[in-house]
Amino acid sequence: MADASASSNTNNTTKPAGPPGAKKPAGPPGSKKPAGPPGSKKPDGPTLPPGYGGDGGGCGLSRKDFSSDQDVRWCPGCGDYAILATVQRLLPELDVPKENTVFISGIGCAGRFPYYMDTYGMHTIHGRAPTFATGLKCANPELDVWIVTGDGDALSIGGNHLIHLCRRNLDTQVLLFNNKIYGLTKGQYSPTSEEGKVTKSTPHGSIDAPFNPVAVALGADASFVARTMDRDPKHMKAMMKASHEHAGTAFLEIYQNCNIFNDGAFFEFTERGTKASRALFVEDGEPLTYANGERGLRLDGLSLEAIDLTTDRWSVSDCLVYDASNREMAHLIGRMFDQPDLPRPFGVLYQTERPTYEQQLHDQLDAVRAERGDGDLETLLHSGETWTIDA
Ligand SMILES: Cc1ncc(C[n+]2csc(CCOP(=O)(O)OP(=O)(O)O)c2C)c(N)n1
Ligand code: SF4
Ligand SMILES: [Mg+2]
Repeated sequence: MADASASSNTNNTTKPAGPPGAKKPAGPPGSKKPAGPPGSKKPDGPTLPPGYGGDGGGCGLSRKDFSSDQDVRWCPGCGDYAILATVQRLLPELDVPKENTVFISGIGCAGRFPYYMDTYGMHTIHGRAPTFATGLKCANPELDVWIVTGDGDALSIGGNHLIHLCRRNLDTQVLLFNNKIYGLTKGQYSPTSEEGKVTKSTPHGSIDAPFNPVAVALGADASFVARTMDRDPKHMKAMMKASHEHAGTAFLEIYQNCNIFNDGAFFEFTERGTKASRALFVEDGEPLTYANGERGLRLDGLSLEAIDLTTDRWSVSDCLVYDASNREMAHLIGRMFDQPDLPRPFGVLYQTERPTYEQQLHDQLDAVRAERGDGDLETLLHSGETWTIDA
């Protein structure tokens, strides 16, 4: 395990390649400069709205204590900045010793995350963050292990590793930065890119049906599944906190704007003009309403129907009351993905308690040890049938 300062030494001697846009932004046709989100200036570090979040908490540390000395090399205006800032503001509020905190990433722009955290961390190999996290958490269950991954990293090359992490229920937080594109490699389509998406690797439009990451996690039996967005730091922080409080694999999809290669991919859900009518924020125990309370969702048989609450026909009492512990409801809501008449759900979509992988592993080891005593590797290797191979 390398710590962040060790990575920084490496970084200082051999300059990291950095995200593509940092060197030579190859933006959408006609654009010369990276087009940041409306009103954004070139950030020289993580930015969040003033007055938001907790700088400092119970452990006496502040956001600065979790920021490494590395220059952040994401493109100006990238949604990754807001995610980084939110994590750095949350950690001082958690009751976790800094030396027990670890960030493990795969490859991609998202994969650069551990460099910027002044915690332990590993920038590992493509799609394998869950694998490294599993080994680390099993060997040292006291560590607080966060996984940072992208849509390509988690769902293409790492798809297999992600689903097994979920079903095993290792106690870790998975932050999936979904920008519906391969950012680092300059804009190829990813498993979350929509059908028809024209990219450098799909010049005539993607013919793939995209993954809905929360449905993948639910299908893989993750015990906690949530969705948030980079443009709503308050909600993002609440979701990260809830993920952290959960004992087991907490899967958090974060809609993240890649303003260089897929600008505005989620603006329908994140921007002021359309957010209210297109995003539904679920709350456990609350009726499903959106559009400032003017619309709601009701069950019509086994299907969801969007209803207009401004007429006499329907009222809030007709709306489905959300129960985040109900797996069937989570599947129904989590599947709201490609129906244009239904909003996109955000919030904790599902949460259940079940034993963690590392707890079961250590319980099993203790039980076997109690029965048979400590094992001996040498004895094991020479036990049973052995052969001598004549040269
Ligand atoms: C084994 C291997 N295959 C392919 C690559 C090339 N590669 C680097 S990053 C990447 C995709 C990253 O996409 P995503 O996970 O969405 O991250 P983003 O850059 O968008 O944050 C690919 C294919 C690699 N580094 N290693
Ligand atoms: S995700 Fe996009 S905007 Fe962000 S650093 Fe990568 S290429 Fe740049
Ligand atoms: Mg991506």
